[in-house]
Amino acid sequence: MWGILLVLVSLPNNAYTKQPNIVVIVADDLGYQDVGFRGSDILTPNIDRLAGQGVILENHIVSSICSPARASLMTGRYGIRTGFWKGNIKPNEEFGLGLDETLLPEMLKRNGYKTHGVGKWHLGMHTWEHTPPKRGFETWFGMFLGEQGYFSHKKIGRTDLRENYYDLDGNLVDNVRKDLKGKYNTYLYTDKSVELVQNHDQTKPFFLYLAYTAPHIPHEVPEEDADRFASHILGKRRNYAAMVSVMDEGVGKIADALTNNGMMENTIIVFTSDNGAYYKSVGSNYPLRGGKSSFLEGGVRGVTFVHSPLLQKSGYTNTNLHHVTDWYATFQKLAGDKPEEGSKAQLPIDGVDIWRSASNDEPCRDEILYELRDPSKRLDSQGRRGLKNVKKYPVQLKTTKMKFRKGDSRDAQEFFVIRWKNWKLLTGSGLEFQGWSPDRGLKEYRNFVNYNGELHPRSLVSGTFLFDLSTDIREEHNVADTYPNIVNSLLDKKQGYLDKVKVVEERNYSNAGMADGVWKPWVEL
Ligand SMILES: [Ca+2]
Repeated sequence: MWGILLVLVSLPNNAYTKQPNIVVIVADDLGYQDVGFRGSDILTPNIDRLAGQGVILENHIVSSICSPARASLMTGRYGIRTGFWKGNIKPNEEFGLGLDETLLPEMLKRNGYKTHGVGKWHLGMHTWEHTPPKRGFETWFGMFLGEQGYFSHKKIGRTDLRENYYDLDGNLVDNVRKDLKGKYNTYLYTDKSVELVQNHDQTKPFFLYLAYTAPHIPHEVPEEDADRFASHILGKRRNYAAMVSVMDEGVGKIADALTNNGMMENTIIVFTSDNGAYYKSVGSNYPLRGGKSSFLEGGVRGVTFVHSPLLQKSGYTNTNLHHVTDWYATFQKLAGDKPEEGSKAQLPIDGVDIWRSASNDEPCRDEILYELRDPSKRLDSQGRRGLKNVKKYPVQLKTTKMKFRKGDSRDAQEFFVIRWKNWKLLTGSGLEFQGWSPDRGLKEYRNFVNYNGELHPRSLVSGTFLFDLSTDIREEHNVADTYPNIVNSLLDKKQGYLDKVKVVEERNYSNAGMADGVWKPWVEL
């Protein structure tokens, strides 16, 4: 009997002798509800089909904004460890994922994978060493920053689109693709991805990281696509909907390419959003509360599914708790990685291998740190002071105008947001609270109401909030007073996380990276 048990227990290590192909597709600022499988009016037949054949990960937590979600995906580590707990990287900021980090493509490359990156980076570009080809991507086609014109490929008037800008000898040959101006970037990213699949040498495992910018602002889409996909949707939401549908069509083309050249049988596709739809955008996180930049569920719960013929169980919605950090650990296992053989020391990983959880519906983790902010760990000038610093430079970076309650400031943000099983605790000061998206993003999206029935605009609040997500997915009822023991047991976990926080140092902001009509690294290491 013990022999049989041992065989069963050892199965996960030996179940797949062949390393799987891995395709990770990220959507940008996609609303929780804005796919067909969640009842949206937006057309996403390809995503729906792949999700339907695969496993929908209902409880997959990402981050509230772009850079931190990507940093966690790339490293398997919480933002507190990488310094991305501070938030996004600004275009002229000298900050990036630490060079001591081993990124996902780097890890897969050392295990024999051909590694390709397409789309949005947003993890640092002040030195060439921080950019994708130096972080494990053998080929790269995409942009360094967080957003750009979809046809111009420009941010603040400068082009940000490159392809394979190192030659085979490792010499920099800065290949800026200004020639692609006018071509819609979602199409460009799809076409490049299909080409990479078609040209793949199948004696090696394949890794593609495709980070679409859709449907992030600006809401630009070819007019014929707005007609083709979204003629049933009116108002500002029409372009957003069409952007999602063009991306969906791309996802379908990539899946077809994988099938047509015989790779699909041994491929794992993970699709996820990086954060929820923006609060005042036309996307919808219904029925969840809040959106982008908030740690309420509407901000952080992903549109996530995994598709693979390798899944033991498929065609179901999985409600186990998962976090964006988990993919690194999962792929490490599936690739047969031996971190001790890497050229860098493997830094501590917060993610867990969720393959059996997704594939066999086995529970895997009970706890997720959503975020921890402590001003004492910041030696820089963040928040309002940080924005003032940016204004010193000749180009005015767009900032969001927010109406906070008197006395509120991001300078004072000191909060801890944690999930344990069905419980979610938000505690501290400067917590960003928002209202609810309406169903299908109807035009009354500005009319947010709180649980007292009052208008509830975006605001920073202080206090202790405990929500039971098993009965209150909309985070309407604060039960902190009812369950003080739960609150205290979750608060007890704070110090352990606090001890792991990477201090964010003061750093420079410079416009030297945008000198020649092109965004370009400006710091020599
Ligand atoms: Ca985003």
